[in-house]
Amino acid sequence: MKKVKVAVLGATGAVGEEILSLLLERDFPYSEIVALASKRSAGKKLKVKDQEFIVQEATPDAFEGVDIAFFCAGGSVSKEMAREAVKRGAVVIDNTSAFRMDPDVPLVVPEVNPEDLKWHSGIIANPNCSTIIMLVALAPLEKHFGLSRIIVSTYQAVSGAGVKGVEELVTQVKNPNAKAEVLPVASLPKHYPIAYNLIPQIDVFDADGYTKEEWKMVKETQKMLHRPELGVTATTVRVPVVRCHSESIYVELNKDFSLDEIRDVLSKAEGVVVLDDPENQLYPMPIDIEKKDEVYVGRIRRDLVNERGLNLWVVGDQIRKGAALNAVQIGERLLSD
Ligand code: NAP
Ligand code: 3JN
Repeated sequence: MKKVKVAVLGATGAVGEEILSLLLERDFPYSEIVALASKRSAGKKLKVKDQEFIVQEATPDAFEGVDIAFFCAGGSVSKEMAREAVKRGAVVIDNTSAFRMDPDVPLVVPEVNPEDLKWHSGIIANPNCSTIIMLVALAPLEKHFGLSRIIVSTYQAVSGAGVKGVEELVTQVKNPNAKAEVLPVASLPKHYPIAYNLIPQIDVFDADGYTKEEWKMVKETQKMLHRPELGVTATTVRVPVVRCHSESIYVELNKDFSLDEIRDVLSKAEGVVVLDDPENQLYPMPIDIEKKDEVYVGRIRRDLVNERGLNLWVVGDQIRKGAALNAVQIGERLLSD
């Protein structure tokens, strides 16, 4: 396979560092990897799996000669820099929300809608982490039974708020009186402790009393499943967990099903592991799923009233499959196609 020059923009962050690590561990066919971040980090040394990277400032010219650029430095940086990278010949795989709902940009999870990779024109968007984790589990059900309704509540780890989110939890666990400065949203004036607490707000509030994170789950799901009419409703909650997002998902299916059929479809699905053994108290928990590539599904049970209603408990490492791994898998697909 042809070797390519790769850039990671946001290399000093939680997602960027995971991308660097995956590029090394998955034998991604790179000739060179350029680590980019803001001016603040220029010159900083990053050690990932025995390899040292010297961080460079992200400027348009830093993308000269780059074939694939992974962007994970936030939406405003993507808006400023993605087209500059494409102009210089790179394909941008963007982890931010900057282009997700742009009708000219495909939004892709390889296990869900790989066909959409064919029509990109330089930028491919990676969905929000909570959407990715949900859809890896639900796409096989959509394919075999059809989905008519999704109701989801998330339990999202603090690393979803980046390196600073993790620091805040660790500090408050040691000292519950430490001042809250990051969560729920760093840029808003009001902050709440996350240690020994839950915060039912992820990102800022948007229309109809839903937060932006909740709207992302609705709109991105409809786009990727090519079902703009699909009924999706979400409640997203920050919990004092370092890594891995969990989701309690209720779906209504279009066809009758048996629980054995559901287990069979999910166990055969790419990227899904079924861990569902109530007798032995086996179900997915964030602490066990850290650094795992797959999305884990447990607590599979039928609704007590609606015959076609199904409850699932889904856990995935949101920095890995929810962001970095999904982006790297998109890169791998582009190269193998
Ligand atoms: P993070 O830990 O806060 O890291 C942010 C990165 O962006 C750092 O490398 C930072 O570099 C860089 N950056 C910030 N401003 C920049 C600028 N003006 N120019 C160039 N680089 C700049 O955040 P994260 O958790 O890795 O998330 C990064 C993005 O990934 C998010 O904004 C989101 O869009 C997406 N995402 C995150 C998650 C998650 O679970 N964390 C999941 C899905 C998607 P410096 O060190 O120089 O400041
Ligand atoms: O909070 C989480 O658990 C996930 C956070 C994702 C995130 C954080 C800041 C900006 C995103 C995202 O991926 O949707 C963005 C963004 O790009 O809008």
